[in-house]
Amino acid sequence: MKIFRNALYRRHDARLEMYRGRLVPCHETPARLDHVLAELARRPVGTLLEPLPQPDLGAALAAIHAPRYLDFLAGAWDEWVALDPANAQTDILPAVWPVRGFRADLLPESFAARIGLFSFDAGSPIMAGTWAAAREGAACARSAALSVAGGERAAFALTRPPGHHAGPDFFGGYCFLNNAALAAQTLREQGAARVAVLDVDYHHGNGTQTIFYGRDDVLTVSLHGDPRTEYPFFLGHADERGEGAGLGANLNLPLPRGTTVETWFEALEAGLAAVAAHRAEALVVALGVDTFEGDPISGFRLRADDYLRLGERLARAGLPVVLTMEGGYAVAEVGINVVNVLEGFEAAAG
Ligand code: B3N
Ligand code: ZN
Repeated sequence: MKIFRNALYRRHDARLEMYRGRLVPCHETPARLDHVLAELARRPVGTLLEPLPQPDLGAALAAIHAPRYLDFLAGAWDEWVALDPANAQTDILPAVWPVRGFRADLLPESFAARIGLFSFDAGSPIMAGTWAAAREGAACARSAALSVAGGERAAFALTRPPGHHAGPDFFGGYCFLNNAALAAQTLREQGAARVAVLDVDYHHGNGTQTIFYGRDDVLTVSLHGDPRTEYPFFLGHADERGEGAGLGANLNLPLPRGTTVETWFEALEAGLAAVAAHRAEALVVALGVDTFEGDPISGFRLRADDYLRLGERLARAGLPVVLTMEGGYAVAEVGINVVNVLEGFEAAAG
């Protein structure tokens, strides 16, 4: 398997996120990828590669994200520091949002207003290297998709920050650019008539769902903690099935906190059945390992061996596969669990 590694992943290393009225240390840290790379050094289940040169990455991103959102993200840090040089010592967090009834069509002059317009939580700080790290991660996801479109059976975008919460014009949930959506869009542009995104992270892939909600060429499937109690709360319910041309091309499989491994794998079967019914020609897997029993912010119970089984089952779906790295915060085990998925896949893919 080709593994496109984001060499700039350390540049996004924010300090604090808002949780229950306090600023707490960020869960989404560079150490997560350190552990994956260390485990890959022990178990080399693939070839580590730099992303392909991509002069057209900006245009590719503009196919899934709004240009004014991309412009904001690209310039946010410089703008923040220009407001006050002392800001260079502080990460950026939003504190005001345009909820129902407010104007979201106007682009405010105020920086504080624009960061609220383009976000949905106060847990996803932006710092000096956020854009560089996220953009390079997108290059990895696109490289993985181009590689699979070129005939590779599978490729992995090994990157952080993650992507599946990032929508057409908003960031949140530690995500800024939607790597899984970019991979799916790239596969479509490279000739796959129908693509499916299967999101196995603990949290609903609200960004990916929103990007493709009105389309029937990209099926989005997510199995996740029930949004009645679990983040991101406001999307991810079973009755969200797509709209317009996309009606029927979104499947949410919410599961209660505490769901057992057996029930989780039953939901995975339902998700894969939908992928098969869609007659997808390629599959993107948004791979979060925060379904692990020891994850500090999640509530499912998968164990390390279950990730081998997940990889095997994904391979047996028989499709070309792009995997993108999403959540997982039991830092020491993230490497083992991610590499188990890749090893299981390679073993079953033969
Ligand atoms: O859910 C949390 C959260 C839970 C527990 C915490 N502790 C124990 C300090 C802290 C935070 N925060 C909401 C933001 C969750 C973002 C999830 C990102 C993700 O993995 N998406 O797939
Ligand atoms: Zn997650």
